[in-house]
Amino acid sequence: MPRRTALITGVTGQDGSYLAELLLAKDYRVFGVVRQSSVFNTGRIDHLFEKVDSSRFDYVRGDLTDGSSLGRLLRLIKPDEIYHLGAQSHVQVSFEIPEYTADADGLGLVRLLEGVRELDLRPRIYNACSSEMFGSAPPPQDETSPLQPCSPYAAAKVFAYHLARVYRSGYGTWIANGILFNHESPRRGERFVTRKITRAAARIKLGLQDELVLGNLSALRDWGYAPEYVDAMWRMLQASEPGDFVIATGESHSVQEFVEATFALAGLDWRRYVRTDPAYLRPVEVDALRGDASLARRVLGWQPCVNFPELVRIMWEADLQRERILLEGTAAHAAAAVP
Ligand code: NAP
Ligand code: F7E
Repeated sequence: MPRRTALITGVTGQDGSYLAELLLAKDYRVFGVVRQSSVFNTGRIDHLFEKVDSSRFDYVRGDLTDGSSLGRLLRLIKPDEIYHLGAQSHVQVSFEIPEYTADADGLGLVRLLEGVRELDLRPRIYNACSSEMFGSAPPPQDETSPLQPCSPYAAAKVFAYHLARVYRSGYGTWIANGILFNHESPRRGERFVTRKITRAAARIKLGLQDELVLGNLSALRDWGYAPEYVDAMWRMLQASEPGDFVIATGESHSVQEFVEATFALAGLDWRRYVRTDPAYLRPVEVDALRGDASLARRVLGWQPCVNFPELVRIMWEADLQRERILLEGTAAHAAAAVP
């Protein structure tokens, strides 16, 4: 079989970086869309540029808010599979920049799908939806649960979810909606609550930070391990028909439980270091998410292996090691600077 070509929007993000690794291991040719930034924004994929030949892995410049760039790179790359992961993905930030969030997360998919309609090829497309779309709908949530979004981010994702279904039925576009619940890893952005907690605990342990300031500790989330979730994305595009799939562990835990588990690993009493501040509360909160991924298990043969305590341990150990290296690097640098 000839080598397949995949295009990933959001390749510089948590999921994009793991997915690129997975597809390269499956012998794909992978192109990632990288947007312009005034600072380097390829930290999560730099190791791939070093290890993999540019004929197998390369980036193309583009932006979800710029339809002409998307059309150009689609014509250039002619992908067999498109993984559309690019988004302004922070829920709280979406209240501060709702118009941009709607543009990138909602209209970004319109631009991509219109670009695809002009191609001769008919690529299979993965659309990154979110459990946030369920919003205030009670758990457990599955593919039949009502969509009751509680943020501009979630509303934009609901728009994209419906748009994908319209193109699927109206134009025969091969597009799958992945409704993924929260998934985390050592590559998670530092402003999402899990990374904020594991990084802060590591820094407190090493004497680099005094406290951790959080918002709502009682929110319940269904947290899985990101490398396992990108495997589900790939499986969705190998299915005989495009569909909509919930991907989740089926277990939920509170933010406070995540704090307790992390600080226990650090050997610290969390109550001494954690305080709450209303600045981190959202105008509307999603109280409880817990997914039912039975359909994905049945149709895609997908199921998660990493459980909650393992996830916390993986993230805590990675942050402790990272902070230690930074600290030792800084100490060495300071020592070298002494005349
Ligand atoms: P992430 O780490 O925030 O990565 C988002 C990616 O999108 C980054 O590569 C970012 O580029 C890129 N991006 C943002 N705005 C863009 C624009 N205007 N044009 C082009 N690229 C743009 O997100 P993630 O956790 O990997 O999530 C991947 C996707 O799954 C997102 O669509 C997210 O909404 C969705 N999702 C995530 C979760 C989760 O728990 N992680 C759950 C459900 C759904 P920069 O690196 O330059 O910022
Ligand atoms: O918040 C609470 C916060 O920002 C989780 C994105 O990947 O998953 C993610 O969205 C919970 C919320 O993730 C802080 O109020 C308390 O209840 O880590 P988060 P999220 O909002 O669930 C979904 C599925 C996505 O699709 C999104 O793209 O934690 N919380 N204190 C806090 N959250 C943050 N960020 N910071 C705090 O200090």
